[in-house]
Amino acid sequence: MNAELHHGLRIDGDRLLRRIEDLAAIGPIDGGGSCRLALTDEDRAGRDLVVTWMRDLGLDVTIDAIGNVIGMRAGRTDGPPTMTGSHIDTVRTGGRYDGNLGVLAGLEVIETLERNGVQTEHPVAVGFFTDEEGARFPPDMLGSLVYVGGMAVEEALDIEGIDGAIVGAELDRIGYRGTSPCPGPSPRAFVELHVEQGPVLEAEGITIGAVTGVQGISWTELTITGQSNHAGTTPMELRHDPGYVAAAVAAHVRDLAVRMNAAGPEGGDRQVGTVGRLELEPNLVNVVAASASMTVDLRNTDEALLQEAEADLARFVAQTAAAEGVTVTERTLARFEPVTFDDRVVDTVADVARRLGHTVKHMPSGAGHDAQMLARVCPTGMVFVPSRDGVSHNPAEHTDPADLVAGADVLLQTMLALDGLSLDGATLQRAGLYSEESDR
Ligand code: HGY
Ligand code: MN
Ligand code: MN
Repeated sequence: MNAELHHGLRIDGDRLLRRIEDLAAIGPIDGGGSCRLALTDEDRAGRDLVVTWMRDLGLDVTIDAIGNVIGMRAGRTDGPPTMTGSHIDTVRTGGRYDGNLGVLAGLEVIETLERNGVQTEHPVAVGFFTDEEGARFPPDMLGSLVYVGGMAVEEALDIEGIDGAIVGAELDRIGYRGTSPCPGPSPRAFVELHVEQGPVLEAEGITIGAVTGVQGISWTELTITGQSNHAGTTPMELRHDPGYVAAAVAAHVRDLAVRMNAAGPEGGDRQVGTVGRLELEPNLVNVVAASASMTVDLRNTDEALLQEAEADLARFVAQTAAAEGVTVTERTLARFEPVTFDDRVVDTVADVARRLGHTVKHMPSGAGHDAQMLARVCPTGMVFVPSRDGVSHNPAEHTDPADLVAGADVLLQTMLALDGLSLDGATLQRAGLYSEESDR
């Protein structure tokens, strides 16, 4: 891919960094992060702020039936936009860049075009999708999944959260159940800027990740029911202890991932496994638990290996539950196969980054992203920038300002390069090279 650059055009880094701070100040938590769980009052406040910025920029703002918000700027021609975006909902212990960077950099890209009088061939759009995190309402990427037709909006509106709230009622309560229909119109291309949330770029001293795809995700909720009893008087052989089974499953999830990675090619497909939520009832020091509720998050870039991990877990749960005399019900909270992004977009990201003088690495994403849903309906790619110590889903999440700005400039030039490409056919011919004169 030989992407021409729109010479001299750069985003306004101070404006971007200021907006990141302004958004981070909504739902602030100790350590400098934010808590804006999907469809809470904090999420509403964050949404209101970004929508205000979109409208101040003169964008045509639409809100759809699951609360996805898209701001569009007209191009020379009508038709589907070149789109960017991400999410502004956070986990409970969120950092200030996860999702927010992609939305605010997209806004910055459009403001840069506007302020420099650059008119694109196609419309450009920036959006934020509802409930990307899935931490309150599973699955993750809920809004973008509905946007691309992966789940009926009626089903999504009925989803109950971990706190008993219902998606549709919460959308009504915060005033973001929009009128635009789902599925939404497919963009002509989608590219998302995101912090890596892992250690690779920093460890290798590389500034830009040209993301090749997203690993598969499997979320399962286990509800384990046994017999509550006295912690002191109940002989060990008479117990039916959900707390013990939950702990054994959590240990097995770790052992399973370590064993699979040891058996695989060095540095090959990496299996990961996490027990992120574990609740005992009645959760008291001197009571053998009546029940345990837990989640298991398994991921792998290889679908066959991910299925192998799921089957191994299911066998272990069944054996352990039978031996302990407890019952287990399983509920799938999310299940997405690995996704490979479109080479044309991936190579454009890499080429643009090199032309801007940055080091680049092709790499898969360990985290889920809205882009993995948009990849179902249009040529899609992602831009990564480094995360300090690889930390994310943690208030200590940090990316150096220079890297944030570099990522946004790569996003700007990638969107301009994609604007000039004919993406529908197999052959890629340029619709027009960008130079100062011809675009004003
Ligand atoms: O779970 C994920 O990977 C994403 O942060 N929603
Ligand atoms: Mn994210
Ligand atoms: Mn996240």
